[in-house]
Amino acid sequence: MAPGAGGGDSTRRDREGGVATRPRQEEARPPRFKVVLYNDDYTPMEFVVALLEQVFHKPPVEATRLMLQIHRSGSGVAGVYALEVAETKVATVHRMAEERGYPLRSGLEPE
Ligand code: TYC
Repeated sequence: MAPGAGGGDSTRRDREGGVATRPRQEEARPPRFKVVLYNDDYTPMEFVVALLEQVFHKPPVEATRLMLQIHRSGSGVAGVYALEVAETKVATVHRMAEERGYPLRSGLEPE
């Protein structure tokens, strides 16, 4: 079809009325959230590595690399999940750390 001829082009259809809208598929995609872990001076490195393995299913080498990246930079992304899953991960991190008296913190960020 010639450019500007009109039919069947989703970009044109999606902008009808001068308002940019998203294609149907993108609207259906649920928002996702990063689970961020923050560095502190007291939580043992081995505990953070074990937590990254057990809660975030990181392989041991990756868990160690990520823990060191958080230790050096101040924070890091442990995983990206749908909202309810991300909230549960954060709650699990805080519960596990609290049980051992460690101050480890984590939080959510929109992807
Ligand atoms: N900084 C901690 C230590 O030296 C280790 C640590 C890494 C703590 C990552 C928290 O999210 C964290 N023992």
